[in-house]
Amino acid sequence: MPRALITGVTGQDGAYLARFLLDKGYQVHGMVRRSSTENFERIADVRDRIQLHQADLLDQLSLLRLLERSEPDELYNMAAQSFVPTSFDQPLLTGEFTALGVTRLLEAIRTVDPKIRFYQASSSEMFGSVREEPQNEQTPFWPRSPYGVAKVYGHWITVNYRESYGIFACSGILFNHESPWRGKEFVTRKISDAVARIHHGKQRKLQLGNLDAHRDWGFAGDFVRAMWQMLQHDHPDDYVVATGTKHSVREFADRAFARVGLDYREFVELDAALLRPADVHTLRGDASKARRELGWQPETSFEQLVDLMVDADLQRVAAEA
Ligand code: NDP
Ligand code: GDR
Repeated sequence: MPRALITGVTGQDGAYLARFLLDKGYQVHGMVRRSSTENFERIADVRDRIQLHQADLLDQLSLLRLLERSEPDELYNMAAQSFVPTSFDQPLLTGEFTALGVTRLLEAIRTVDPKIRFYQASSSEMFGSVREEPQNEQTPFWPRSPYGVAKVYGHWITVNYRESYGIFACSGILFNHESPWRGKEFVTRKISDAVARIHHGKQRKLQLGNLDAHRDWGFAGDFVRAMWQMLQHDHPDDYVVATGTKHSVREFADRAFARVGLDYREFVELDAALLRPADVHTLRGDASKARRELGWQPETSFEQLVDLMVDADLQRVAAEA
């Protein structure tokens, strides 16, 4: 039975990846950090099938012990401070988690078992102020937030440990991917949640920031498959994972409100406090390398994604009521 260790197993991607690997017959281990209250909602129904271990990206010794105890064949590093606005308020902490945390894990691999295959969750935020469109593995990085800068570090240290020590280390440059398990502060989920609450009379307005930002949005369930495919390949490499189409925040809101027969213009208000010191205005990825070498392609369209997120929130808010 192959063994996988997932850091960030309580997050959106960790929860999808854990189910994907369980279905593939893996023994799944998850790293969780200590908290005064448990935060296992996204893995509640598979909790009994995952072995959880306490450790923290800030604590090198805890990572060494984690690898000794879980003895993974594959390590997926999903853990990070992943919210871009927070990275402007907490740039140092973001650097510790999202950048140096990657080196701590790679050092733990080098010390405990250099044969462990490593997946790093890199991000389209590294392209930031884009140099070309669409963005591929050769496109230069120009990050626009402390988060993006930290991810650039995480990307290059992954490449460096592959080249320096021969570790099977891959960096997946994933474009935005969403789901009903997306955190509610991210714009897609903020919108789908608001649509459901407005529909059920629990909220009146929705404050948003930059409505003209464009993103290449895909479905998280499709994207975790690409992570696994990278670690099954015959050599380690870096891959862009994206749908190849982009839409604006406005278009997302338009379709989401239309799902319940409403016009977003009657509910959405601009809140200047939600504008970022520097924003990423447009992103669109070219995943042809992943398609060619891994056989990966997305299965969920933008329209299906919006609908499934709104429908899930409608169901949840109705159940709460
Ligand atoms: P989430 O924010 O949903 O999850 C982040 C996870 O990291 C949580 O489980 C969190 O634990 C954990 N974590 C944070 N800090 C620490 C720490 N110091 N020690 C241990 N665990 C920690 O992110 P996503 O699931 O959306 O994303 C997964 C990864 O992919 C992240 O690295 C993100 O930056 C990256 N990424 C995401 C994209 C997306 O569109 N979703 C696109 C490209 C990259 P807790 O529950 O305790 O807070
Ligand atoms: P992003 O996602 O920054 O791309 O990072 P987010 O959903 O936060 O923002 C996308 C775009 O929407 C605009 N926007 C708003 N964003 C939020 N959060 N809230 C609002 O009210 C709002 N109004 C407009 C933003 O300005 C931005 O342009 C996500 C994270 O998952 C990262 O961890 C990951 O690396 C990248 O996606 C790829």
